[in-house]
Amino acid sequence: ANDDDDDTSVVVETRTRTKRPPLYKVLLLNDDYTPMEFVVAVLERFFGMDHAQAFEIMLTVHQKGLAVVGVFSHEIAETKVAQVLDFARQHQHPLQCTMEKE
Ligand code: TYC
Repeated sequence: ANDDDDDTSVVVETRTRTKRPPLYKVLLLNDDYTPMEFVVAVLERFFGMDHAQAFEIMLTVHQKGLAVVGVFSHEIAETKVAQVLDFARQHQHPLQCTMEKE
């Protein structure tokens, strides 16, 4: 009997690469019309900043044209952007907010 050709065992080693989900920066954009105090209120309401922090970031956006206001998962970033745009529209301010992959 020939038992030489029945060993079909193969060891395959697989390496598990655990990828972190990508993060997204939420950016606030400057404009000439949205009141400074409205922007401060947005940063307090939707980004959990205290008044001093919010005022500082608002001034950065005003002076530099834009600033990162937070870094989140895709879903949270989308929600933040939608909340800011809805709130701005409700108050008829042209405030713009967007997200970009980090
Ligand atoms: N530039 C606006 C003003 O002078 C203030 C402002 C700041 C608007 C930040 C938008 O994201 C913004 N009233």
